[in-house]
Amino acid sequence: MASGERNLLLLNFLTVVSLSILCADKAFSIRISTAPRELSDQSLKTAVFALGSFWRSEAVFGCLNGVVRTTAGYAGGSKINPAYRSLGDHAESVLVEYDPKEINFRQLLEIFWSSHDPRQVFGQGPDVGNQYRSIIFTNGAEEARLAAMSKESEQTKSRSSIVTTQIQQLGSFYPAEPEHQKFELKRQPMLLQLIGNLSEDDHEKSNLAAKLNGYAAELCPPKIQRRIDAKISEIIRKVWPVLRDV
Ligand code: MHO
Repeated sequence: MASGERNLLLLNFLTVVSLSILCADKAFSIRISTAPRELSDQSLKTAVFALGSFWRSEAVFGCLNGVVRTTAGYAGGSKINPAYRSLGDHAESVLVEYDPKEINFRQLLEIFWSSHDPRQVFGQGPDVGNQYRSIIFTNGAEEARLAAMSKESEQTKSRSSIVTTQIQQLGSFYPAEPEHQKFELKRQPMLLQLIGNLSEDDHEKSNLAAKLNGYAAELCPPKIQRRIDAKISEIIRKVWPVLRDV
C-alpha cells in the first residue's frame, strides 16, 4: 500500500476511534459527527456575542454541552462585507448554535460574563481597539430583557467601575475568513491529526472541531478539559501504532 494511502487509512481509523470514544461519554450527549448539519437547523437556536478576539471567543463557547457549532465573524457595525483587515465598525464576534434542550440563553450569558472583563475600555486583555468591545446581541424582547437583567446584576458586583458591555439587536453577522475559524485548534497539528483531514467546510461545521478548539485553548470548563485530556492520552497510548521493526 502506498504510504499516502496508508496515512489516509490511519487518519480515517483514528477519526472513527476518536469520535466514538468522545461520543461514548455522557458529557458529549449531542451526536458528534464530522458531517455538516448533524442536528436539523430548526431544532437549534443561535446567539451572538462579542468579547474580545474571536479566536478566543469561539473557544470559550465551543466545548460547552449543548453548543453544536461555533463560527467566528463580524457583527455590530454597519460596514457591508467586512474582512479581518478592514472590519470597519464591527466587533469580532462568535455565532453560537445551540440545542435549547441542553443549554439556554441565560446560561450562555453566564459564560459570557465570566469569560472576559466587561469593564475594560477600548479593548480586551492585550488586544486594543474598538473591534474588541463587549456586546450581547439579542434576538427579540425576551433575550433583550435577560441581557439587560444580567448586565444590571454584573454592574451591582462592583460600583467602582462601569460595565461597558453594549446590548444590541442583532443585525447582520458576517462569518470571518476560513483561516480564522477554529483558530486555536488549527494551531495544534496533533489535534488536527486526531480528527483527520476534514475539508475546510466540514471543519467549520464539525461539533468535534468546536469542542477541540475550546480544549486547544484550555478554555473548556475544567471537568470537560480533564476528560478530553484523558481521552486523548488514552488514544495515543492504546491506538497509535508504533513502528518497531521493518
Ligand atoms: N491578540 C491576537 C488578536 C487576534 S484577533 C483575532 C493576536 O495574536 O494578534 O484579533
